[in-house]
Amino acid sequence: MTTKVDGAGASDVDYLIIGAGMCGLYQLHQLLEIGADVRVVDANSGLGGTWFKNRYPGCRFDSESYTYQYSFSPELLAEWDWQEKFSAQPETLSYLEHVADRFDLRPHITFDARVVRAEWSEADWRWTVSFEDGSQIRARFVLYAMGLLSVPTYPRVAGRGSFGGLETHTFDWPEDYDVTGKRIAVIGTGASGVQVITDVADKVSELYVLQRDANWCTPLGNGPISEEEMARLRASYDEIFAWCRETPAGFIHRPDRTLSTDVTREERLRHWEELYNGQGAGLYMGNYRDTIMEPGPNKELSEFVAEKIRQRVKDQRVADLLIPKDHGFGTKRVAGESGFYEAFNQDNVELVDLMAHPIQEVTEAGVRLDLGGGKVRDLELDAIVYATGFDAVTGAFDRIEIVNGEGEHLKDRWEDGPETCLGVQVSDFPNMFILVGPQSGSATANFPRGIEDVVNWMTETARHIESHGIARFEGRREAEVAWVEHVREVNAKLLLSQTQSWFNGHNINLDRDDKPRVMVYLGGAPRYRRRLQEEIDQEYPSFVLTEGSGPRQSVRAGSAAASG
Ligand code: NA7
Repeated sequence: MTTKVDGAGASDVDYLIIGAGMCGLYQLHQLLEIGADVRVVDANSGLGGTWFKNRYPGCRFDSESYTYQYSFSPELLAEWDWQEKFSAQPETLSYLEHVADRFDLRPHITFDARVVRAEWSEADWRWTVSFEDGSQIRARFVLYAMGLLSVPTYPRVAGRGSFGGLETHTFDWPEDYDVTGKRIAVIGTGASGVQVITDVADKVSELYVLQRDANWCTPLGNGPISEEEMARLRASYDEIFAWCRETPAGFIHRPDRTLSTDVTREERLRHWEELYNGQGAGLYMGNYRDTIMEPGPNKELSEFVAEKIRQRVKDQRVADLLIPKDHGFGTKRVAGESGFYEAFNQDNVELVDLMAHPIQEVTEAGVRLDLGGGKVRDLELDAIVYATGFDAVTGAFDRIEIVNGEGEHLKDRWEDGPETCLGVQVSDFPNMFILVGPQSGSATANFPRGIEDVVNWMTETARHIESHGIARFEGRREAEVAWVEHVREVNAKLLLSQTQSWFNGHNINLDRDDKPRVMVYLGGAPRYRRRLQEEIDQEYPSFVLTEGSGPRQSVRAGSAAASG
């Protein structure tokens, strides 16, 4: 429903996008296509977001390469050849750079521009966005595309920062650092830790893997893509993208409607064997539906994978430590691996159980472990690598002072957990759109597939804004309450919502006392896409849209700025 007002307030740009990663780049392209006045800003010195920052050895994605690309341009699809089934970071970054050059996006991006504050003015319905260097941009609409995992977290251990060698988070890995012959400790065995550990294990002289809890991993099945295979894939792109559109997470793997209990145990095990030895996240995402919903089937599947670990790791004490005890298979994100377990069979690799021997402190020479009873063990090191994860989903928002017209800070609003209107807006924060953030069905999908949904919605919405002369676009509080409730209900059906991971807001993951929060939407990308489309079809019933160019004349005319 729309209210009409007039008036004007100066702005430097109509649409300001924060973040030049995969999402921000695509949004920029789409807004340029509809002739919008748009600018992108990014804190980094180059484009690519996640793929610009994460340069640690072994960094790659766990999505099949040919599904992890934009689908909007047939020409782009025709000219880009993927080298590996699961592309490594340098290739993905080159792809994004190619996209930026091909579509001439760079002139619209300002780098080295870290946003520190964004304040809404009720006087003229503009956002004033302030940067670290003191400069400002005024914008009609601000679109946040800052990534889900762009604020790294570190353990709160004594002495951190005092180490004499390289002390780095995987996210900040110095690209020119050569690990050959070095003594390295990696803290954390999530998806990033698993990759870096596997990659450096046979290059370093000593590798200490400092593990708190184990995580489930399955073989990635990576390998080169031959020219013939690339041609076959390219000829099937339409079907591949159409298929991904209908899977919950936008992957080529789709949960089987069959229940594990519908088949014999022999049949189940045969199927699991095939999935385990297959490609990508098949065992995790393409399995019998009940394995991620029901504790019984999940337990049986977990035991199947645990047995694989026992077979691959020679020392059974180590194997046992690498088998997760606190969560079942697939109830946290499963990491794809390429020889992770075999690394522990090497003499130069040692698994340190932090549950038994916690870090007492980081010293100038390395890490001191507490062995109990007053005893310590010093690991002398050349590098300490924190693969300890991120202040996920909301971390990037918390770093910016986002202030609405009432002087309320978004960080305070979200203190007990984020609340969003369909994952794209926050009530009382008009003209602020979230492209990647909490409770969005797009954010946790295979990223390019998911972001295409939200960017396409945003582009359609911008078209509506421009063609209807909308000055103010704001999520309704009642729609927000309903959406959070819906997300909570849908998520509760999956075992994934019951574990301690960044999916559930244990995102400071250090003290383990974080409250569970409704961070991500697990209802699946197709359902989310349909829900967003409903808004377009029904002229945005969950939002209040106000026509005009600002509040001034509306005040003169005495009309309400935003009625229903
Ligand atoms: P994750 O998946 O959050 O993993 C972080 C790892 O770090 C995990 O093993 C944690 O153990 C460990 N961790 C965290 N804090 C500590 C402390 N204080 N001490 C010891 N160990 C700690 O981050 P990743 O970067 O691996 O992956 C993030 C996403 O990137 C992933 O989901 C993919 O989508 C790509 P815990 O299990 O909490 O005991």
